[in-house]
Amino acid sequence: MLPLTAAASCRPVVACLGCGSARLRPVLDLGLQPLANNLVAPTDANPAEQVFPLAIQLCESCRLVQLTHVVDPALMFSSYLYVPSTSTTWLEHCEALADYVNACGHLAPGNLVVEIGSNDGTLLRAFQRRGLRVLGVDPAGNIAAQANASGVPTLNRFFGEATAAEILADHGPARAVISTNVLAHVPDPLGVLRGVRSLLHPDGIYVNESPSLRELVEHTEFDTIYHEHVFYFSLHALQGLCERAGLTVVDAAPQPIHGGSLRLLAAPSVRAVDTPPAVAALLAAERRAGVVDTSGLQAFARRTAALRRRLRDLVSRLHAEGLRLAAYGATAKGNTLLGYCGLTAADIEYVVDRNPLKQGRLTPGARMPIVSPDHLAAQPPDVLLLLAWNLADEIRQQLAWFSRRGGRFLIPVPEPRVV
Ligand code: JHZ
Repeated sequence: MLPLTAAASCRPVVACLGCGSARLRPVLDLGLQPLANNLVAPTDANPAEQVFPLAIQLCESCRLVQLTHVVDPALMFSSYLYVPSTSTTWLEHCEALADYVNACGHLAPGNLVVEIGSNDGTLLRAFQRRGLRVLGVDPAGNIAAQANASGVPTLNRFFGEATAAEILADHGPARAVISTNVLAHVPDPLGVLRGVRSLLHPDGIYVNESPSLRELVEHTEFDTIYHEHVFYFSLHALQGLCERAGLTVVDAAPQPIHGGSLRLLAAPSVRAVDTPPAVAALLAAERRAGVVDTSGLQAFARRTAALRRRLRDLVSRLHAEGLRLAAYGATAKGNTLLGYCGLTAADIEYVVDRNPLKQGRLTPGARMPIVSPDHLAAQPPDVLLLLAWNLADEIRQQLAWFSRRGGRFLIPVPEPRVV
């Protein structure tokens, strides 16, 4: 592995980023890691790369789980290589989400739908097809340009109260504001939610989807922890944040996407409402799973350390049998997994990914070459470590040829196993 340097551009979190409390309790430390989506160009002459502390802590006041150190968002999001549209699972999820929002009864044709962190415009296109007016907001210049070129109007900005005021002045209030896989990325979630509140029409709705802390803990998905994700939301914590921003959670439902996500629907708080049954049931499930108390999270930390040992042992055994290993999916979570488990380019020959923006680069830290699926077909290994385990069904269907010729998959979570 090439030498790494310690880094600046990062600040310790000494007061909760949700409520300001100093009652922060460290629960899991994954060591010093590079930025998970900072895929290295082979032409990059500088062999060193920045690493930052990667650890999480629980706020014992508002139950918000958050990183112990926050990296400057401009370093991670001004240019971006991840586009969700490479996955059919995601495309189908977008259609279902657009149907769900449409069926909530708050939208009429021509109404404005705003998406925060709209990436390449995949979700907003689903709303355009349903006759809605759309506006995306995304900080990545390269991706916002791609969305605009494809007909999805997109502002190249970070979203917060100032951007909300700008949209309000130029386009009027939104009937729906949507954020998927973005609220956890912003160190000031209250600022985002206050922006949402001010942008919403009084009859409008806010829909948020974020990876769920309960599934993360229950399935030992420690690899979904990386610097882009400042927060690991429980409904307990999210509900408190919404309330402080003047939004009331009116519905919540688990979603199978990204290893288990939480969808919540919130409306501007105009009057007190009883806790809806679906919300009460999910809050109870979180308490049972131990994700809002320190001891439950410490047990998760012990399972994570055990998983690391078992994965390393399994990889050593496969090598001892003379088998060749490669990986599938140059995912952000994959880089946490490789870095924390100490797997190197000597263990894994290459990583396959069908996103052309990632191909030809190297994974951060371990510096494994990222190649196209053609390379996999030309030089198939014996075992493929599935770093995109959340898309296992879709990927295994595509790679039926690999299984037919005797290739096997190593699925790392919740328990490393070869199938
Ligand atoms: P995927 C991203 O994490 C980053 P990642 C981000 N920060 C976030 O919050 C989470 O999503 C939710 C490839 N692929 O979705 C495409 C194939 O090669 O698990 C992607 O590079 N062939 C926004 O990076 C990767 O796998 C295929 O057939 O952990 C999947 O990345 C398919 C289906 C995917 O997210």
